[in-house]
Amino acid sequence: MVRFFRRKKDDEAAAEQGAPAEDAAALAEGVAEEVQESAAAGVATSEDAVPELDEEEASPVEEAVERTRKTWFGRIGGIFKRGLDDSLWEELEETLISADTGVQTTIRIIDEVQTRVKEESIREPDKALDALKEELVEVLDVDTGRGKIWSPNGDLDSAEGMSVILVVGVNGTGKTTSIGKMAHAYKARGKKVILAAADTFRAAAIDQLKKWGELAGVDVVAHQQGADPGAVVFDALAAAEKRGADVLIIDTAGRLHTKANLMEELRKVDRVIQRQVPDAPHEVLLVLDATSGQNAMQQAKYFTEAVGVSAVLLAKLDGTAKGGVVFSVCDQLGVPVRFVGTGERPQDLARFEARRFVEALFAG
Ligand SMILES: Nc1nc2c(ncn2[C@@H]2O[C@H](COP(=O)(O)OP(=O)(O)OP(=O)(O)O)[C@@H](O)[C@H]2O)c(=O)[nH]1
Ligand SMILES: [Mg+2]
Repeated sequence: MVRFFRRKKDDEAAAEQGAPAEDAAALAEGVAEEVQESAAAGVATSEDAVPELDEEEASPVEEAVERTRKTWFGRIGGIFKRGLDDSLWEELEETLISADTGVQTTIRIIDEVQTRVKEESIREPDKALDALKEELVEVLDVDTGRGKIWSPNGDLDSAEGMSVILVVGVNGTGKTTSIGKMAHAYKARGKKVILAAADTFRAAAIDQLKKWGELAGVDVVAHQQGADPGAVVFDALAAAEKRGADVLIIDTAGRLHTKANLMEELRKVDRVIQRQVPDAPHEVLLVLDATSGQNAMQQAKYFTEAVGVSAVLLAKLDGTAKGGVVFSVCDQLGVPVRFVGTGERPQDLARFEARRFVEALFAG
């Protein structure tokens, strides 16, 4: 497992290294090395990534943000208690930035709170803290009008007909695992789910999705390794329509030889979907790894440009003290966070609720 995480970290480093467009060659080099390594180590580790299904309770958001709360946000209450002076705002700024809230977002939040404190002549630290919490909730409360397939409780109830969810993100962020968890959740709510294995780059990726499909008891449409992802999606859409599926979730590759190839492939998949189902994809869900903090932001911009991300699923929130990244995701990308990953088990997926999340950060 340690090795697996280290491999993923290297991937992320490679992806970051190649982040600017002109560095595509550097990214290609990093990826080529990684591919060789994964040929030796990737298959077993990917299969390891599919856990057993047990009946235990899901890990709640409160538990998942424990590190972020203990390390950073838990301090903020204490800072406010010392009084509303300049040092408060400085320390608040430092703390938010350290929690990976991002410089721009942090400054915007503090400006807003300071303005409110001034305009409403707030003197009590408690009231100023409440203003901060309200501002934080507001940052998270993004409604783009897109991805309108979720009911208020995060279920797919409000959707009419089949919902197509295209899942994108850099390799190792948690796409396949999160798709497995979503499949599990919707199946448990009586939805008919079909998964499409459009990450045809590695055989292990197809097997991993098939395992999650088995675990959740849902069908997986897959071709061979190296097949055209567009063809997989075409077949999956046809199968989903024929079988009367409520939701089709499409897994995609997180790595190709170059970033340009990856984005082109995603655009092609997107076109295939749109040609077959005119109002689809109903959601383009970008999976970000919370442990990569601000690095996730640059990745997000590429996917946004290529396929127009409509929402984010923030995986691995349980493994980081940098949960502040949620605020910069919503603020900088202008898209909502739909779900958070709270662990590695099938039930470890939580619907994201802005207020509950902010309360959890300050609890205790
Ligand atoms: N702790 C924790 N681990 C997670 C979570 N989500 C995914 N993981 C782990 O992250 C690792 C990578 O997950 P994958 O689902 O294979 O990632 P991917 O984005 O599909 O990766 P590629 O197929 O290589 O692009 C696995 O070990 C997962 O168990 C989460 O919410 N919490
Ligand atoms: Mg995957």
